[in-house]
Amino acid sequence: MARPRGTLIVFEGLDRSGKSTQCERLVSHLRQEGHDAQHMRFPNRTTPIGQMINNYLSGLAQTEDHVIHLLFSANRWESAAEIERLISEGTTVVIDRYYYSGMAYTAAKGNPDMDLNWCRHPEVGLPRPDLCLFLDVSTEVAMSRGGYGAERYEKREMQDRVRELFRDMRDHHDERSDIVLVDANRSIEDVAAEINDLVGLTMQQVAKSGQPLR
Ligand code: ADP
Ligand code: DGP
Ligand code: NA
Ligand code: NA
Repeated sequence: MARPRGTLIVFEGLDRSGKSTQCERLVSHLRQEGHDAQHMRFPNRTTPIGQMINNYLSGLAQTEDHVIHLLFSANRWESAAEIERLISEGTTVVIDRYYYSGMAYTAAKGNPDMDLNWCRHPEVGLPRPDLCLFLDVSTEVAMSRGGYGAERYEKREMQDRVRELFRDMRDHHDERSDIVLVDANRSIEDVAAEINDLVGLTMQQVAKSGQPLR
């Protein structure tokens, strides 16, 4: 029998919800179980477009709102073929932030031209995750994990608006069927245990159904 394709898993959530911690743990867990797994993150700051994004986030560059939105999206498109290749070779790809962040962070700026629907357009056609794990953490718990840093967006009002938009996306948008909410206010181990179960189920479904990446 041919080797089943890999599974595409995405982590989303506010800053300090534990995405990077859980991505790393999931990749090690999958490798221990004998799967091929690869960790990716967006924005990928290593490419020329990623460097423009880094300059914007650090405050070195001022970039017009539509332009930076399209650069974040282009930064995902730069990796789309690699994601598809890895998945087709049987590698499970675990991504730290994806187009759900792309939509929520731009829409949170409050520009009436740029609602969630507008923000989705440049993302249409990117490999669609088999599962988007949304790490949900209260503002109080996130704050207790360290103060906001110096990067653009790391401010209370912005984070509150992003939280609101993630909630809209979970409840009303096309994206909602991909999203599973995980209570990330718990210990690292408890969160990881639930994630391992959810990912295991998704991988079984993918292997059994033979459905292609959407
Ligand atoms: P994100 O990638 O979502 O910004 P990180 O994984 O970098 O979040 O975690 C932010 C900080 O909180 C780190 O110092 C990390 O060690 C800590 N942390 C992550 N998950 C938990 C948890 N469940 N409980 C307590 N601290 C956590
Ligand atoms: P991180 O490296 O995960 O800390 O993300 C950097 C910041 O950029 C974080 O505040 C979230 C934000 N971000 C991530 N992806 C996008 C995107 O596609 N568009 C916008 N506007 N912001 C994004
Ligand atoms: Na950040
Ligand atoms: Na992170």
